[in-house]
Amino acid sequence: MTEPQSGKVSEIILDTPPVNALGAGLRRHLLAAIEAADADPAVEAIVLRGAGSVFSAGADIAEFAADDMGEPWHPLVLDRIEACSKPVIAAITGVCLGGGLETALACHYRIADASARFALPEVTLGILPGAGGTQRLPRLMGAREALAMMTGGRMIDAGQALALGVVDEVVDGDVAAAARELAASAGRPPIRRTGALPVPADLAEAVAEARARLPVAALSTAPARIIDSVAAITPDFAAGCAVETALFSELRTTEAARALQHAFFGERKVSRIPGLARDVKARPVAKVGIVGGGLMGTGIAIALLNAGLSVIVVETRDDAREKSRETAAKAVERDAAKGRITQTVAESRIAALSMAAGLEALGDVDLVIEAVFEDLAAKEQVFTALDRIVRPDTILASNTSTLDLDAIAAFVADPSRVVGLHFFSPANIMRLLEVVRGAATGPDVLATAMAFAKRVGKVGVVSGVCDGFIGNRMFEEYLRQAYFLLEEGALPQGVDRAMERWGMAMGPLRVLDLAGQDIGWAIRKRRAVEQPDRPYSGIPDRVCELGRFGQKVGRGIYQYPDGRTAVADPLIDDLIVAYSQEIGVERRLIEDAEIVDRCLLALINEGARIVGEGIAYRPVDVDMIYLNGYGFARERGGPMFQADEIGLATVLEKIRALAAGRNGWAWEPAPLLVELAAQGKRFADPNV
Ligand code: HSC
Repeated sequence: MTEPQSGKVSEIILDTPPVNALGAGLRRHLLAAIEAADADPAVEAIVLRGAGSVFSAGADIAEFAADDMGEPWHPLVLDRIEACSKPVIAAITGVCLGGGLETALACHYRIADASARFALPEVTLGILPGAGGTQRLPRLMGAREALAMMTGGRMIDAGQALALGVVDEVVDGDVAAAARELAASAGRPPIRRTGALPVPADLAEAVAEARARLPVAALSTAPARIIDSVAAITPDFAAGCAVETALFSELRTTEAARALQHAFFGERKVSRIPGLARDVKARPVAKVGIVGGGLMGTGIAIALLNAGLSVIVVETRDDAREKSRETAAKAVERDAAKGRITQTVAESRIAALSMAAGLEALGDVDLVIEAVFEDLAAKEQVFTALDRIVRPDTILASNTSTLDLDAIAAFVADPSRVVGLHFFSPANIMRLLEVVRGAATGPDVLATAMAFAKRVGKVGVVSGVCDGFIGNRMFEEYLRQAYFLLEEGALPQGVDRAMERWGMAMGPLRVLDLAGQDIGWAIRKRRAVEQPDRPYSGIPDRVCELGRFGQKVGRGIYQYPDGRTAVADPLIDDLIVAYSQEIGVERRLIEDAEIVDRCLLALINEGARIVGEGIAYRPVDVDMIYLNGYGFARERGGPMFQADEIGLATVLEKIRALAAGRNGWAWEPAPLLVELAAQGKRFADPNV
């Protein structure tokens, strides 16, 4: 990897595709290369760069899970670069992240091109920059800016990096050539060691400010430890680094770090479809039709416009069509007003949107997403019409969240072109996209749906067909327990607070109020007929009978005096207590731990059932659905990750104990859970 250049300049190239991650092998080569160049009397300066279009995405994250992270240590390699007796120039193109940026910081001079992007995103993985980043970056850009960058994992571009002193020069064109030229010239930069720069003047003040901004309760201690590490900066660089190393080791083994790294790899793993032949190609998607201009259809339109796609929204009602267009245009304009996009980009996005009153407008689209009312007859009308109108290669997707996708696919002559694209509301914000694979969905149609998910910035997760698909099917068991807890002694705010403290963005009862109690009511009525042996608590029905359909009407389980803030309602508390009496349950004090246990175990057990049935490909798919669509804290990793944390034998034991108690019928252990627990396995085992 070392290429001596014209006698005087040695070029060291980081070359471990796809992102030049600094695994042990690369670090070994880098150390050897820098030592060789330093020792070679013919070499006067060194250029360090990445092969391909990136500098480096940092440490190899997969190494963090190993007991032994491999030799040589990142800090040792970087200290050797900094100590080099010849100028080392980093030539930076593309991403320069984490340990990649720390490597550049250990060089004596940094040149970037306009494509360069810089961040120390370790905090998003539950760790801290452990190769001198907390010690070097503040010395270059000041403690305040460095702390903001590191605690937020914020990315900056080349212009910002120049303004903040992170890089010394930004060039147009070939940055490697510019670096080589500079290194070979008489005017080459002198050796300037970042670690030897003075302690940043704003250190004490910036540390105090950052500490004051820390949230009182946080699931990850990484932001706090980053501040501690920066606070350890003194003129003695090595002493500060020792503190950084100790804090890095402490963080590496935390639950939050393991969970966040599980999420990082999980979000990439879910895009792999088991059994899909290598030669299956996704179809190109540039123009998309959306049928239905309601809240969901409009949200989908915004998400697609933001991804640079051309969109036609079909809405038959004139007023709804106009409202949909206005809402979409306003969302784009808001992004321009906030400086997220330029005015020119905003104009091109708005121009890419057209509206139509009839399906005939969709004759030339690559993909249609149906987002009409959840009623099979309504879907039949749309799909049979589309079958006549669209091109033979157009993919037909339904956004259904409750209906049988295979029944919908049967409305068209070729069901292999039908797939489910279940967006979550608001569709332009929520990252999850459940991609529903029907019995007949073609492999290339599935591949196209997954590529489309990525294109529109979503985490696409494949689900087989079942009632509620993966996410809502699990949520139903979770809610069932939440309501049983109310019957037994808890009150709504107690249940929600326990779950929120534990790590759900919003407690289950508040979620129902937000989604609309009437939606759950309709599902429960259907379930009462379909599953008479799995009764639901009567509490939510009583709430609905009072017309309390949730936040949208100002009252549900909670009351909403200002239209948004959930406030406990004594009337509902009384209703719950009366209901317990009516069904003959003696109310008892229920601790937060029991609430969390029961709600979480319900998710785990149903998740295991779903994986066992092959509805989800892998346990990690279930986790990614919960992290990206259901407000499950990333620092908790997802229900199946949690099951592994608890230990499957313990999970099973707890479930069996619940099965012996009240409403024990709801706790039949999932076969997969029983099987894995018996084998001493985990959901994370690759062969699950
Ligand atoms: C770090 O650097 C810690 C340091 O402070 C050093 C600590 C030293 C400790 C010393 C002890 C005291 N590692 O995302 P994509 C894979 S922490 C391993 O699909 P894109 C990725 O899994 C690191 N693998 O592509 C995928 O593999 P697959 C800080 C990594 O173009 C493939 O590359 N850095 C990897 O959409 C393509 O990735 C970060 O947090 C890594 N670092 O995005 C950056 N990075 O094909 C994390 C990527 O098999 N990476 N892979 O699925 C990213 O943000 C994005 O991947 C990019 C590319 C923006 C780089």
